[in-house]
Amino acid sequence: MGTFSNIVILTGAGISAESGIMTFRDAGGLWEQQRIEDVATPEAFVRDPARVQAFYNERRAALYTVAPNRAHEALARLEREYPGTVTIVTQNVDDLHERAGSSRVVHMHGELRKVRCRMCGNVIEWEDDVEEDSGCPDCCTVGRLRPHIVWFGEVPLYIDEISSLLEEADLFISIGTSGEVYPAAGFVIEVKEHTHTIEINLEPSRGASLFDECRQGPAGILVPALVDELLS
Ligand code: BV8
Repeated sequence: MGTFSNIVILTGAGISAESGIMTFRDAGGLWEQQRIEDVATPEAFVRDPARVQAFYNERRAALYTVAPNRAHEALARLEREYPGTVTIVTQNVDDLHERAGSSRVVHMHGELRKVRCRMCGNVIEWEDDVEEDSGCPDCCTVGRLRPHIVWFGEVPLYIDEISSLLEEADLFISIGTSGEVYPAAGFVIEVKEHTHTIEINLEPSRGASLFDECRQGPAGILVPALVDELLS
């Protein structure tokens, strides 16, 4: 495989599965336990904010019990050692890419360890549970903090930056995503005319046929192998 100038890597819940973080659509996944409509939409938050906060408090707390796996570590190594640019666009809201050492990470669906104040609009690092009486450290308003998460029906973050990254990419790698959620699932279509595209997934995703290459298996094995290839 030749040398690429700009590698863009899209990751989904599958890259964190081997770290013990539940995916959404696998058996026993998050969407089997809770309906999207009840915990991951703005309407759900208006209807029952305590239930939505609890859903994210639980997932935020779980972050302290998991660690990056060999796939996250391999991507951090690629960013460190590869001669071209390596940027991760992640649908994930966990911080495992950062904890593995990646620095160029774009969280298009937000981050569990941040909250957003609905009064002043600021985004604030937040480690613990968000309670009903939690106050904004910036504007001191109480009870107006929401998870810094992009819910269904909300506009993903950094869309313009991501479009530029995709325009410049000459290698696009999709890892651990079912290809069910847009606009992320459409990125491969945006790039395929000018980019070599590789999918790494446990099962072929919904968009598998759109990729030049499909490598089926666990990210913890296949991502280090691909990184070794790219660095050799
Ligand atoms: C928007 C935060 C407008 C919540 C999430 C067409 C165009 C545009 C929009 C739409 C459209 N059609 C429908 C829509 C609306 C909607 C949508 O896509 N609905 C779906 C259900 C049809 N999209 C939206 O609402 C988005 N907003 O479109 O705004 C717009 C668009 C463009 C420009 C301007 C405006 C907002 C979507 C964001 C919703 N929020 N997350 C939270 O996390 O709690 S999405 C949620 O699903 C997660 O972020 C997750 O990342 C994402 C996708 O899931 P995956 O990551 O793929 O995880 P999944 O479990 O599905 O799959 C795991 C995969 O890993 C599996 O394939 C499995 O085989 C594999 N795997 C498992 N283990 C391993 C493995 N692979 C390798 N190794 C392993 N060990």
